[in-house]
Amino acid sequence: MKLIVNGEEVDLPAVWWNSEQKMVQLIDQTKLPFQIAIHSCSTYHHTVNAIKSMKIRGAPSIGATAAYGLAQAINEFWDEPEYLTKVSSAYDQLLLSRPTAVDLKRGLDHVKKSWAVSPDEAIVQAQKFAHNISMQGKKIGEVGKSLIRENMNILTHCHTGALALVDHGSAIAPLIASWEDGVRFHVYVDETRPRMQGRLTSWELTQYGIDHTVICDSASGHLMSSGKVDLIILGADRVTKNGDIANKIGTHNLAVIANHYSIPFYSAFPDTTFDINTLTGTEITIEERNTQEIYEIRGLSKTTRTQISVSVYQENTHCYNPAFDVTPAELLSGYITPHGILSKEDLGRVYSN
Ligand code: RUB
Repeated sequence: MKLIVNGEEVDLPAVWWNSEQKMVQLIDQTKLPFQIAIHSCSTYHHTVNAIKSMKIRGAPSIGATAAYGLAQAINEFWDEPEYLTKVSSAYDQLLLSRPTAVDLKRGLDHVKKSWAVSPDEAIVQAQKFAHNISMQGKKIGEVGKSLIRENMNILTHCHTGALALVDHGSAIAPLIASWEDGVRFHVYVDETRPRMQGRLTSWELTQYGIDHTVICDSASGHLMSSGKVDLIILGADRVTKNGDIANKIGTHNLAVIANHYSIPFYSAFPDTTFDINTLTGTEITIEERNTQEIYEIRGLSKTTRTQISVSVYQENTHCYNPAFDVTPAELLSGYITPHGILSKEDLGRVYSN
C-alpha cells in the first residue's frame, strides 16, 4: 500500500521481513489513524506480542506474521541445543496468540515444512506465504467488483483492507478496484467497538478518496430498515466446511437484519481463511479479549495532540469482550474468493481440490 512516511511516499505491506536488520517489521495498527509508525520485532517473542496486542491484526495479516515469527524462531534457535523443543514451543505460542483465525495455523504449517531444512529457507517460505496472500487480495478485488454498481450504498464491518491482508485487502479490495474503474458509490463504515477497526477502514478509504460515512455499529439496523443499504461486504476470520463464518463481533447481528430486509450479504476472504477441517461454526474457538478494551478508549488529546487512553466506565464495572461471532451459512448470499463468487455448495468443491 502507498503511504506517506516522514514526508516521503513509500510502498509498504502490512508486515515484512527486514533482511538487513534480521527482524520482522510491521505497520503499528494501534497508532493509526493518527500516526504511521513502523514497529520492529527482533525476536519471535516480540512477534507473538505484536499479534496479541493487535499491533498487527486481520486474519490473513496475522497468518503472515505468524509465518514470519516461526521463521524468526528457526533462525534464533538453529545452532542451539534442543532446537526442536524450542521451535515447537515457538510454534505453540504463535498458534495460541489469537485462536479464532485459521490463517495462523496455515502460516505456521507452511513454514514448519522447512524447519529441518535451513534458517534461510524458513524466511523464503514465510515471504512466499505472505506474497501469495497479497496476490489473492488483488484477485478478490477483481472478482468482487462485479457486485458494485454506480450510486450504491455499501456497508462494511471491522477492517478488511491492506493492513488486514498484507496488501490489497479482502472486503475492501472490490471497493478499491471498482472505484479505480470510475464507479462512484458510498460506503457506510461500522465503527466496530471495542477496538474501533472502523477507524482503519475510514483511514484506508480516505487514501483512495472513496466517499464514506462512519456509523456506530448499532445504527446499521436503522439504515437497513430505511432502505439506505444496498449491499454488505465484510471479511472472515474462519470459514468452515459448511460455509459458516466467524468474523468480528456484530457480524451475526448484521446478517440477521440484512436477511430480514433481503439485502445481499457477502464475505470476502483468501484461501488461508477457509478451514476444511472444521465442519461447522459451532466448533470454532471464539477469542475472549481483556475487558480493559471496553473500559478504555484510545484517542488523540485535543490539548497535547498525543494519543491517550481514557476510562469510559467506573472501575470494576463488569464487562464481557468476545472478539468474534459466528454467522450461519444460510444468512450469506455468497463468498467472494480468489476463485470467483461462490455459493456455499461451491465451497467444498473448490477447496477440496
Ligand atoms: C479482524 C476481522 C476482520 C477479518 C478480515 O478482527 O474480524 O473482519 O480478519 O479478514 P481483528 P479477511 O481486528 O480482531 O483481528 O481479510 O480475511 O476478510
